[in-house]
Amino acid sequence: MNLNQETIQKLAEHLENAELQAFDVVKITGDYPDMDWEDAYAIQNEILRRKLARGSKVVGLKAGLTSFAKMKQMGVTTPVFGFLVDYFSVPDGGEIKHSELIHPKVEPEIVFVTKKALKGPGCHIGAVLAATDFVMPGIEIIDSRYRDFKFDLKSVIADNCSSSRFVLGGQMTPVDGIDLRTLGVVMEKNGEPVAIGAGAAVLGHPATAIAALANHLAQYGEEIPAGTMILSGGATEAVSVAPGDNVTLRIQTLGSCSCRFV
Ligand code: OOG
Ligand code: MG
Repeated sequence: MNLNQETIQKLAEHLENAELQAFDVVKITGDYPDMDWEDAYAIQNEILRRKLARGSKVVGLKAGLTSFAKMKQMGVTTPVFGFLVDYFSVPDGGEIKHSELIHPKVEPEIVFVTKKALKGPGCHIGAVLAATDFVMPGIEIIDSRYRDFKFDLKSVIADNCSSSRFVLGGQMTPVDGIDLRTLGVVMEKNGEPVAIGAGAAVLGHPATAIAALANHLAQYGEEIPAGTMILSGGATEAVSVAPGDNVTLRIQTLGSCSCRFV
């Protein structure tokens, strides 16, 4: 760690205020070039601590930048991990107030729900599939607090990986007998397909993203508890949305979910 506790608290407050009041900021590594990975996750954890102190509850976890399309779009090469709290959750078919966000984008995700704990190091897709209760489609609404979505990995980790809202829907589908790599993914905006992919776009197999999360948490002596909902990462590039847009995600076999920006 290169930042002291006071700086970590100050940066967490800065980024969380940007989220809560919907204004953008410049990436924090500009002023703190010595910030390391531990500092970045410490800032994210401090944002979580602030939310929990205000009564928010953790309702899931996420992996991000897990597909080549996303890595290329954002100019980075490593997955990142974040948390999801209660007020991020939007019901299937629900409305999202665009004015509460800065410059939201949507991305199509395969969502896992676990029935057994997953503990790294050495967690692999076999363990993930054995511990998966079911998978379902999810639209993640990301909203980087950084101006024009311009960031580096440390800045985006500190900003809880651009997390802002998510929508789950479709069918709870057990993974037995389905190949998550070949599931077709189609995201539509106002009825037009705007992003098309397949499960394998996410690290070759979306369960790899969940294994990577378990292995990441192992560094802190933590695990993914049974019953955790996890977004495995956008399978395609993220797509910008404006007020009035309707977004539907259809994933082969898993069904569909949708949301509307107002
Ligand atoms: C970072 C968040 C990435 C994903 O699924 O790749 C993410 C960003 O692109 O702003 O959630
Ligand atoms: Mg995502």
